[in-house]
Amino acid sequence: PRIRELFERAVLRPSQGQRRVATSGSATMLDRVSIFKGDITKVEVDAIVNAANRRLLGGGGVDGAIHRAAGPELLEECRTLNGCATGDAKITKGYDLPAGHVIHAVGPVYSSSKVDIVSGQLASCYSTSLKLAAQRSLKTIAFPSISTGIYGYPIDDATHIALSETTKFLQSEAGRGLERVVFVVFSAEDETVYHDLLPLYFPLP
Ligand code: AR6
Repeated sequence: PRIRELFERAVLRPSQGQRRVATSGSATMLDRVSIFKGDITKVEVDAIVNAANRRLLGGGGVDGAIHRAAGPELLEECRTLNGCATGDAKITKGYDLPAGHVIHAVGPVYSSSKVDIVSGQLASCYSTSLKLAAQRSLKTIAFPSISTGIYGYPIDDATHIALSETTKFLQSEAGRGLERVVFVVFSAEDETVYHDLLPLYFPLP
């Protein structure tokens, strides 16, 4: 789906009376984020983020889907990257994907006894990915819910981190050029969590 379409399906439930429509010349923070339920490999943005592992050589979940849709050239480029530390991210081209780039972020494996460490690593996945996109002058980026699948991070906690890092970055000088951040959710449950938490970080003006 193109950005326009993503935007139209975007943000907050109309029933809450909080749906905002962009009005020219008065862009708010809320005009810069969307929630999209579906397959991230179909999303036409400047960069999609991959929930990768440290080897950066593909895997299951969204990582497998992205490699399948991008084609074998993505794996070839990934082989040149020499892996990636947990909490860090590296960028490649998008190859056969509709997205121009893939930002491979390595989320932590969740551990309830190491919440301080894993929450910092997950936050760093978001901030580093946003920074990489901004450094390349990319304008639109889509995130899956990093670490909340195979890596077991509780969706509520992970969503707080995703939204908090994103609002911080969009308000910073470095984030000025980023026009839209799309949160791609894969299940109705995850969609509800994002809808419920979004207003905490992107309040109406
Ligand atoms: N589009 C959007 N979201 C998706 C898609 C898709 N096509 N497919 C799955 N999801 P996961 P992790 C959601 O397990 O927890 C891999 O093997 C999924 O429902 O993909 O960070 C890597 O190589 C969930 O909400 O990533 C690593 O080894 C979210 O994407 C490991 O899994 C993330 O789930 C990373 O685990």
